[in-house]
Amino acid sequence: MNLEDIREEALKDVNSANSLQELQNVRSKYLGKKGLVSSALKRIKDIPPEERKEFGRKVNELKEFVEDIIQKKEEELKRRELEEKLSKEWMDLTVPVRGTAGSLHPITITLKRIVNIFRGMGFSVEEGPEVELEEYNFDKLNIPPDHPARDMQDTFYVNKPGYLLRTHTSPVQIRTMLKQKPPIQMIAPGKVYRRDDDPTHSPMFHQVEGLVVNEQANFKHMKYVIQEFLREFFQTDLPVRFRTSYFPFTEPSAEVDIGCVICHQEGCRVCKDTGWLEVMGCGMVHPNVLEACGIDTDLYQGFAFGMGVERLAMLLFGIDNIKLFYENDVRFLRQF
Ligand code: 2NL
Repeated sequence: MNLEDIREEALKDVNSANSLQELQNVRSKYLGKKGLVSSALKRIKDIPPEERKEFGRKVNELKEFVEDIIQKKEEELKRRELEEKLSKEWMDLTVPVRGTAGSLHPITITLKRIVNIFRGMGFSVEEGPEVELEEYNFDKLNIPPDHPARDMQDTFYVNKPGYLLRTHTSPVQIRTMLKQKPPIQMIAPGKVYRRDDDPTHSPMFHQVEGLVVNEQANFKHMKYVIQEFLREFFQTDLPVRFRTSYFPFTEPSAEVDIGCVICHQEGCRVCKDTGWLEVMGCGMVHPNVLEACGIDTDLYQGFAFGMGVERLAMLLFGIDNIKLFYENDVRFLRQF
């Protein structure tokens, strides 16, 4: 086949290719190892020496020409494929729906579950502002002025001096103690903010904290309340253990572990082969905190606890990536 014929046929083949696969076949036919252009190049040794230079130039020109039209066609086919995809896969999120549509967000489901369990135990539910006084978020919680949690790196400060985005829901308990005399038995669910953003942290997440203040509150009461809560939350008689820990606002303090609900303590990725998962923090309210809220520590004592809702939701539903909660992908949300 002479070069002119190859050129004409290539042009025809490329023009009639209607998919990327067909275009790939055309590419092999001309530019592949045994393709027409490559074979033409190999014929160079049969050409009389005085015509070789000219022939070589023409074959190379042909090669460039074929590569060029294939590339242009490829771009066109890809563009067409994308347009087709876009016209077929769009979705109008503003269309009103008939009948039942939508469902509760998994975080809402988990929050309601937590709140209902504590309501059943006689706790009241209190709320407070997300833009909070630094005094309620840190000072009254016995968090010293130089504590790292106060750092600009960890906390979102707002333009008004003395205010910040609350980093935990504890200021709601502070507000409750300031306005109400014991006995107090309350929980504070809500959004909190920290300057964290990586695969396991989000700058906004949800917390539920609890507080009990009365004349006889003690560590044993606290253990019982937490154990009962976890039993109801996970609907099984889970192993629970308390590990000593430290928080500025409680003394003594503990972290609460449950037997891994994923592997039942056989060892897995989620519990890092320890068989245990940390799910809460707790402790006896530090006397400095009670006194900062005008509560007489000769008469009253208290215990408090705090838990991350995202973490509990991930364990409850077996979700392994916190970011799924905030993407609002209907394929994820529809499952709840
Ligand atoms: C955690 C730890 C905790 C508290 C929160 C608290 C609140 C007041 C006084 C004393 Cl007003 N304590 N809250 C106590 C211990 C632990 O949370 O790991 N949360 C996710």
